[in-house]
Amino acid sequence: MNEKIKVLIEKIQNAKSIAISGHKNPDGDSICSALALMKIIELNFNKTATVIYDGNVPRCLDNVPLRNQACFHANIPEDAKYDLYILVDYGTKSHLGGAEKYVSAADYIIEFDHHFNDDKIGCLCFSDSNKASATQLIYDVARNAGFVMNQDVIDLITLGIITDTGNFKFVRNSDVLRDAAELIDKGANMPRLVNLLDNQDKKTILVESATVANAEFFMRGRLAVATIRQPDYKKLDGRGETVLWLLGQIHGVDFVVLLKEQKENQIGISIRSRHISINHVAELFGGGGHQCAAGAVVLDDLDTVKTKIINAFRGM
Ligand SMILES: [Mn+2]
Repeated sequence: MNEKIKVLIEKIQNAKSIAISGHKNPDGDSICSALALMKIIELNFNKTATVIYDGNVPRCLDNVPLRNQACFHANIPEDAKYDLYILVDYGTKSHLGGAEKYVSAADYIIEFDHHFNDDKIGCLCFSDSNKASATQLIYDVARNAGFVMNQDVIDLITLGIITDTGNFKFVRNSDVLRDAAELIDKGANMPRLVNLLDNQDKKTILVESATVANAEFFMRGRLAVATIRQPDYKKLDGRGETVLWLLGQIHGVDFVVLLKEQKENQIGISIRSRHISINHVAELFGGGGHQCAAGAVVLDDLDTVKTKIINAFRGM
């Protein structure tokens, strides 16, 4: 067992209180990483860890195991203090949202992340940007440490892989498939897990399909830009994955941008690319992410952000 895992075990053993968070507005990998780790800690250390999130958990994740054990940050006592804070799939400190104050107050921070980040806040970091999901990092450590994993843990780890690879569409290396194969051998039922994610509200799908219908195309059809205004934003579930997915299927479209007016003068940007790296575009707007999937939040009006982002793609 390597030194880092020994430190992890010692920190969990000695902690009197443990909390776990991922990024704000958690996606499947973020919430499943947190819940998997919570269960691993319970099974192997007989301790209760509190999973804290900010923003909205997408409706499509309602049926993931242990979902009801994730606590909204505003329901946590203001003065709560945790000896050990574990961050999973968080990206950067600015993505922690309402959990940040509890993270800052913690004595020791451990992180599991597959986002590229050169400003890590963990004292002990399990990071690898080649991993397809943060749950894969947790699985690696749990396997090496010999931790007991029950069916919920196996399912949560698999769900993190399924969601972050877009049902295996974005697999970049064989190692994720080896993990998936092993998880199937341990009881993960792929069709059942994929099906439990098909759980959207009708109003969400209707808004998403209308957003696709109103998309605009630039750069001779290589760039698709969809916008969603504030009243409809409330009907969106998570990041508008269906919009990104549908526009990305159009012949000749290399880049998809979805602009979401979250509040007046606050625009969420999601960018997807077929094969050309676009995370530098997200970085121009103060965000980041992965090579072909990135995003940012900008404080400006929708039309200004739209003009700026179209310009950022010129020449690509
Ligand atoms: Mn992730």
